[in-house]
This record gives sequence, C-alpha cells and structure tokens, in this order.
Amino acid sequence: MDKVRYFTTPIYYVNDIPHIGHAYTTVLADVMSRYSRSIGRETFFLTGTDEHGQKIKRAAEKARISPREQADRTVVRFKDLWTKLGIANDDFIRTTEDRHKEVVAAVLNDLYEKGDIYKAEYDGSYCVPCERFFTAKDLEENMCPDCGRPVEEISESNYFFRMGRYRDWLVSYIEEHPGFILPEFRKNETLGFLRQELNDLCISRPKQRLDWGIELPFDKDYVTYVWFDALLNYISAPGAISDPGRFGRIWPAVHFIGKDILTTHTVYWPIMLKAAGYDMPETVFAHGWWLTGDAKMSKSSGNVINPMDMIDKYGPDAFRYFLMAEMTPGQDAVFSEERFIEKYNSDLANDLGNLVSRVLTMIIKYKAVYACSDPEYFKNLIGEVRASVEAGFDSYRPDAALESIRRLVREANSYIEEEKPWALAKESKERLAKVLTDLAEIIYAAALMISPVMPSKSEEILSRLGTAGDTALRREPWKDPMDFSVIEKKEALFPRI
Ligand code: ME8
Ligand code: MG
Repeated sequence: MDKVRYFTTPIYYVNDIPHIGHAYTTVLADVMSRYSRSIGRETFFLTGTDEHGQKIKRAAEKARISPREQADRTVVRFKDLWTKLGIANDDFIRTTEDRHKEVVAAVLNDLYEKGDIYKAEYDGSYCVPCERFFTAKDLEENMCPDCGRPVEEISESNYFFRMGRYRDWLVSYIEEHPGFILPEFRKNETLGFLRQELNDLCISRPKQRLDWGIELPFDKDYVTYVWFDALLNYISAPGAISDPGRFGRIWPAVHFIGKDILTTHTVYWPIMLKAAGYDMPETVFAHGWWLTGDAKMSKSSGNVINPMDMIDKYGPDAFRYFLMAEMTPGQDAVFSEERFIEKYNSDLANDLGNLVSRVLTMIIKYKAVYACSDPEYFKNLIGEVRASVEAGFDSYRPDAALESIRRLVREANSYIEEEKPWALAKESKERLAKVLTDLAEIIYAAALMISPVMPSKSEEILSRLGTAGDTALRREPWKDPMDFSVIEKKEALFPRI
C-alpha cells in the first residue's frame, strides 16, 4: 500500500483568537495538501489547538473563566476561521482530548522506564509567553532570547528528559538528511544552536504552581511541560498507540511551522521521537514572519490584522491567493491592505478575471463551437507550465507555482490581442472557433492549476465552462471536447476594488 502524505500545522495556543500568522501556516499546509490530493496522492492534513500551560491559565484568569472554558470558547474561533477559509483538514486535534492525553502518558511512561527521565532540583529562568526554560547563559541581557521579554526565576524539584545525550546523534542525523530541515539556512541555524552543549529538558511543573496540564503518569504531584505535551499531537492524532497500522501508513509528517518555533521542532521533537523509538519527521519547514511595518505581527504586540475582516471584505480565495503569492516561504513579508488591493487588482481582476470574462463572453456572443487550432503546440505549452507549477509546489514554493500560472494567463491575454477574435468574427468563423477553443482550454488548465490555492474560484470557473467536477491537476487537455453550448456568463469573478 502507498504511503500517505502527512502535513501538519503547529497547534495554536487558545489564549487568544487567530490572526494572519496562524491563517498563513494553515493555508500553506492546506494548499500543499490539496496539491498532493490533486496529483493523486492519499493525503492526511492535521491542524489543532494547544490548550494546556501557563499561558492559557493566565488568559483564563484574566477573563475570569476556567482554563477549560477559555479553551472551549477559543477553539471555536479557530474552527470557524478554518471553515470560512476553505481549509480541508482531515482531523483537528485538541490537546485536552483523551486520545491525546493517553499518548502523552504512554510516551512519558516509556521514557521513564527506559531511564530517559529523571528527577532533580531545577534553578533557572522561565519565559511564560514562550513556555520555555532557559539557563543563565541562554538569556540575552536577562531577557528571553526568543521573544526579548522578561523571564521569571524558578527554583523547584522537577523531572528532566535526558535530551543532552542525543546531541551528537541529532547533529549527524541533520547533516545526513538534507531535506529534513528546510529551508537550508534554517538547518544551519539549528546546527549552530547544537554547537553549544545541549541541556536536559525540564518536562514537568509542580501542580502547586501550575495545575492546568496533563498529569505525569508516575507522579501525580506534577503536570507535563506544555511543549512536551503539545509536540506529541503529531503522533497522537494519527493513532500512534491506538491504531499502529494506520499510524504506520501516515507517519512521518511534513511539519509546517513559523521560524519562532524552530528549536522545539528541530531539537526537542526529533530527540523525543528518537528516545521513544519512532521514525523522524520527513521535513520540518520553517517559514518566515508576516510583519506590519518592521514588527512581527503578534497578539502580544497588538498589531494584528484579523483574517475574518479580510475574508468578509474580499472573500476567502483572494485572501488565500495573496498569502501564497506575496510570501516566499522562508522569507519574511510585509502585510498591508494597500498591497493586497494592488495585487488583487493586477493578478486577479485584470489578468485572470478579465481573461475568463472576455473569452466566455466571446464564446457565447459568436456562438463558437469547439475546434482546436494547434493541439500539439498548446498541449506542450500547458504541459510546460504544469511542470513548472508542480516543481513550485514540490519545492514548497507556492509563490513560484502561482507565478507560472500568471505567465500562462498573460500569454493567453496576449494571444487575444494578436488574434483579435472580434475581427475574426467578420473574416473567418473557422479561425475564430479555433482561437476561442485554445483560450478555453488554457482557462480550463489554469483553473485546475490554481485549485489548491483558490479552490472555490477554481470550481466556479470550471462550472462556467460546463466542466465542473474535474479536480485532477493532470487532466489531459484536448482529451474530451468541451460543450460550448452550456457555457455560462456570469458576474465578474474578481470585481475590481
Ligand atoms: O507556538 N507570521 O502556538 P502559537 C507568520 N502552541 N506566522 C505566524 C506569525 C507571524 N507573524 N505569528 C504566528 C505555538 N504565526 C505553539 C505551537 S506546535 C506543537 C505548538 C504562526 O499560537 C506560525 O506558524 O504561538 C507560528 O509558528 C505559529 O503561528 C505560532 O502559533
Ligand atoms: Mg507564539
């Protein structure tokens, strides 16, 4: 049986509602999953929420509700956003679910029995926003090295995971598996981090300080450190313990994350898996940040744009398109509504939308019939574009895939200018039919190619062409003649803003 392609997003904290950063990673993983399905691969796409820990507890206290209530209320905001954004996830995991807690307990027990977990006194600093421990040498000017915010001093008995002893193994693994951490420069960042000594990881919290977490199976006075709990979602959802057969077909995963959580995913997580006897993830892909001006967009900076507002104003597909086209995964990008409008008008209203509307209007107006001019030429053209679109998606570059589709659309628009169908209508009905057929086939191909990024607009175009129901990216052009008599003309696909 074929292996399933498995894509994940981070599971997001439920201390606050989702913003554009969360929407971006989820759309990216959705686009990659849809693409994977469109080329015939069985695909499993997981997202979810991270519901334990100090951060959630504090948000709940602020709202004067229980952490459970905080999680229950906020998870709805994430799920609603994903529905509105057309996210087609196969599963949604919440870390407060029993199916997850069981896996966390089983892995902890296993590592405890193997001697990879021990109890010791802990003195150090803790960053609540990042939910991470640091030693004095990690700190930058006494602040958290990751987020730059103040840390809290902590001294207590805790349980530790012998992470340090896996350092040399991890360095070799990363060096021998070039596609494991992407992009390449992030791999070097992790290797740089691993050049220093690697401390063991504190994986517990005494309940007297924090009770909102998964109880340690071997000591009921403690709960599990939220990162140790959260990372295991990637194996608990596909059934690591409850359904090893299914798990074996699905695992390993491609993890999409932001660069803010690179260390947890490329150091803690591989070592946890190794110690517990699981295979490594296929890839950890760390993308850059959406910035507003010069600053990272984040809940704590209060400079966030609400994705719901963007969807309400411009529709889900245009928003998905912008997120994918404007950011080269790996690099940072600036989000501004002006830039959004500029890109929308040029790529969607002028290029694609206009092409569809001109061609369909002419087919109807001139009562054209299906008759292709030069099938070989156009077959090759579409084949070449499709190959570069696939190369884009295969290398985690949806922006490059979209650029190739844009090229095809622009060529089709120039073809209209060169052939002047309105003049052909008077000179040669036969040539006119051929030109309009070529254009209809290009539109058909473009609609299939953009479907991972704009699923509903793609469906809309296919339905106007009378070809709804086709979703296979690799459909052969000119295989089945289209029936032009059912073509429908409707309002603009992308009205100019
Ligand atoms: O870190 N630009 O959850 P979180 C791009 N629960 N992406 C951004 C972004 C920005 N400005 N801001 C956030 C956590 N993101 C943990 C994860 S996984 C086992 C546990 C995205 O709610 C990006 O994917 O803080 C980032 O990694 C994630 O949201 C952090 O979400
Ligand atoms: Mg964060």
